[in-house]
Amino acid sequence: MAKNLELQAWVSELAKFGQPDRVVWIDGSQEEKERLEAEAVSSKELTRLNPQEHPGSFYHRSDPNDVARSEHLTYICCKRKEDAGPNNNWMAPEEGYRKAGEIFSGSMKGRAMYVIPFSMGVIGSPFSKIGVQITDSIYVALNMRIMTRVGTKVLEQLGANGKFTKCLHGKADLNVNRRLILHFPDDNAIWSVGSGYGGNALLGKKCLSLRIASFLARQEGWLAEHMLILGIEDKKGKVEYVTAAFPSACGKTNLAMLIPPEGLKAKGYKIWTVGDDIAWLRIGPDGRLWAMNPEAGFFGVAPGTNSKSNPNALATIKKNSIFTNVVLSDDGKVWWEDGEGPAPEKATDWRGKPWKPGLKDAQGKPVLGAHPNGRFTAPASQCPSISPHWEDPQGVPISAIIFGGRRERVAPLVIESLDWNHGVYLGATVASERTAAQDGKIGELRRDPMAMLPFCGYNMADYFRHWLEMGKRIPKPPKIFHVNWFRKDGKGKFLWPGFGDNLRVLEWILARTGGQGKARKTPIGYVPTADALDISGLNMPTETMQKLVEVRREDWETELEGHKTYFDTFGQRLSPEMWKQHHALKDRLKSAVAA
Ligand code: GTP
Ligand code: SPV
Ligand code: MN
Repeated sequence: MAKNLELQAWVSELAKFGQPDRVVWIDGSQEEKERLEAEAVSSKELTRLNPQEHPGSFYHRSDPNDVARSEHLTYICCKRKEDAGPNNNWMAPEEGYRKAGEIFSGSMKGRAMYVIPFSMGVIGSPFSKIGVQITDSIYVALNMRIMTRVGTKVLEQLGANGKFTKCLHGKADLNVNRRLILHFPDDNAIWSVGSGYGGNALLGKKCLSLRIASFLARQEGWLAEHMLILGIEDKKGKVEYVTAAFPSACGKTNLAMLIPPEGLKAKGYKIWTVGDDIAWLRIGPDGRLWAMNPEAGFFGVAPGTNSKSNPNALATIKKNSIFTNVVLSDDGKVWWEDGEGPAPEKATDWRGKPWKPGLKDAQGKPVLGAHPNGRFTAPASQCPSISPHWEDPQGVPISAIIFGGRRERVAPLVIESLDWNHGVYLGATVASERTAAQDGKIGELRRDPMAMLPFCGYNMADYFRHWLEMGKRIPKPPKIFHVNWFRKDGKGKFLWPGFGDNLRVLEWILARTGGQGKARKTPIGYVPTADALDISGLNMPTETMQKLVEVRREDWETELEGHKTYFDTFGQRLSPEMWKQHHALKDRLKSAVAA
């Protein structure tokens, strides 16, 4: 039990409200883990996997209508609609509490209510934030134990008077028409009802560490970002760190764990993973920007993960992991498309239906065994490339910030910004094709500034302003870049091999931050010359490289119109500096024509 009176009062109030059979305080112990696992197995919420193949690991299927974040049901409930901005759905706080309250009320009958004290960031770091999640999902409780630091130690840190984010989660009846993911930034509170999946339900992740944290970060003068953090160690043992923001399912986990490609092996690089999804960035006493990973685990996309694309991820999920919405074989193993080894002959798919390789639907289309957004949850400490500094309370110093999106066309492999403000513009105008990580139409191009469109807890125009302000305050700012691993040729094939070979681009980026690396100045920023990247061992035709770094004026003129249309949605609220950047780009494109 907590000695924090506010916490005690809140928990008893919610217990009256949700009417669970019992209240269970999560202490974080090993004994508790085993007890919860056994309970989840007997209630069929988890299936224990084959202990030889997957020691300590479990399988879970979420409701088929509940397999990705529900952005259309996610709201910011601040007092004034304009403070939520055009980037967010908005609901008045009273309405939010009332609507979600009606669904939540009495919905925990017959269930246990778990109280999970958790810390985002190492316990006791001055940069960490404490939350307490209440949930009636044992799956959520077990995931939170992997993804965050939980239990008695957190309560001790919280003490009698400490402040915490109040995170209420209830599955209710998992009905999409009775699902709401609500954020109350003024109350430091989150209410999520009607979903048991990922970012909708593990409230420490997107809800606290991005939506609420971005709101706090603006007030407190730091940045909460949808970014991976990785270290690149060179032959001499010097390690430099970069952060990268890509939209959901666009390659953060993969980049964070990359293995140097054969062709670069001789250079002796080592990659160190610090985080794969979220970074909290602050200005350090040395005037540099420092980044820390508030999470303790990885909640990664399973399909596509194999020993060629991401061997570190494969090693990480060898044990003590939870697999969600993938294929379960009759002998207790998991499998997914583009995974490891052949598909099992006798299995059930993510929907729980019998499945075998080559299965076709009534229209003759192949039936996927795993949902494209099927996920694994695994402790970060199990990652072979985990950085020895990943739990440093102050984080690691950053040399470059990288933005990126998934674009078949237009965006070259890499762009270096002209300066901080231009870098903010590059981030603010990121566009990306929609993936399976959120409900909606896959492939549709949408603006996803800094990969934060679904995660910024306030008006994005103010968020851009905050980025511009931060630039003024960082004495030694990192350089800002934009990358695109996803450019395609006329036949729909990726031009760039991606994955481990992305190190070739990181190498150029670090060269540029050190005042080296070959580049040409284009209207959109510095772009590598066709011979600038080390592509040894790739056998890449010169034309392909030229295509990858090509900047087509016609494309960028159309793109510029897209920027304007997007910026117009913010009206007067958008900083004049963003328009200044826009017009400067326009002018540079014009003079490029004249030249
Ligand atoms: P979230 O967890 O949703 O935030 O996703 P993420 O950004 O961590 O994406 P992740 O690394 O899981 O990659 C998602 C998918 O993108 C994978 O299944 C890969 O198929 C694909 N992918 C990742 N990196 C590359 C790359 O360099 N090139 C190509 N072509 N595809 C990539
Ligand atoms: C994302 O969608 O960006 C994720 C998965 O990292 S979730 O936890 O569902 O947000
Ligand atoms: Mn993510």
